[in-house]
Amino acid sequence: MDVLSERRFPIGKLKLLATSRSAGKQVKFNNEILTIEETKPDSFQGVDIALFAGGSASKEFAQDAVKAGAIVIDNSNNFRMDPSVPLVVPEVNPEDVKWHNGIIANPNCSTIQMAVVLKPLHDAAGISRVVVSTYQAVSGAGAEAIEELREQSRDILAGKEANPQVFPHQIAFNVIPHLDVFLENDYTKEEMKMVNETKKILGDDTVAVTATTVRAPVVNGHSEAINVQLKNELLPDDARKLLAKSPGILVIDTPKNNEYPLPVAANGRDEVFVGRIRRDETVEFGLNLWVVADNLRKGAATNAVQIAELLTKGML
Ligand code: 2RA
Repeated sequence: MDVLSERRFPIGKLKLLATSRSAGKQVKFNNEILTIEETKPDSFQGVDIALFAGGSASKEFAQDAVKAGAIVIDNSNNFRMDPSVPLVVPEVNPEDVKWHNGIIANPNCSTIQMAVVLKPLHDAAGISRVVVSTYQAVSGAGAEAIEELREQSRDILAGKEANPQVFPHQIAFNVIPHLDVFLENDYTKEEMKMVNETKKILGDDTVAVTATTVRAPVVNGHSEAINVQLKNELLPDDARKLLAKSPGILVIDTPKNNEYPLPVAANGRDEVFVGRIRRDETVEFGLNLWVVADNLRKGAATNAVQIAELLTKGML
């Protein structure tokens, strides 16, 4: 709602739907007080765009919304890899919204910020392989996760034991190499989202991606160490210039002044921040980069609203 309001998204009427738990609550939007309603199969009559957040909601109601004539922009994992559903990062593959069949998927947060940076590099020099390690904020796991980090930090500083509830281990003063569930191949689902979604967004299955996703004791803002192997030479200086003029990216890369992207600085911002751009000296055409973004904004809300903007700007 904040992002819709800040970007002055053209809305005739905003309808707020949630579970019965929230129904009846009042929320301020611009200068209006809106009342949250319980989502029902017939809630979508007259709705043009339905922004879904939450996996069980879109599983249950996305098709009802589509039947009622709405275009669904879904922030869950339910439809992302469905070949009939476009997976869109507006800076990367805006034209993919054109072939939607009622549902457009918003990618996983850690995938979005990486794709924004990989796209210009891929267009300029061709990417053959990507190795990414993430340092993901607890906000990606929800409000209770933020509370767990805060409470646990206080408890540990007070000499008390950690009592993990949301995460499988202590998150305060620790890092956990485990996001989402483990799969048969010993990777986590979060890691495979980064692998598979990146190829779909770039529209190129030949880009090899391997990921290690890690939860860090950061409130908000995902960081990623990305190693990119290119097919052609792209010098760090040229990559810096190219990324600086690419949409949605801010380059912060003056290491001698201790200037590089930080999650605390990315918090509340819509851009993807890139720095530490340097040659990978172990391969012929390799680059190392450090990429940070607000996972709740560019990794979720902002990207979803940007997709909605494509719809209103006549991309259809
Ligand atoms: C996380 N990527 O950060 C997830 C949220 N979708 O936990």
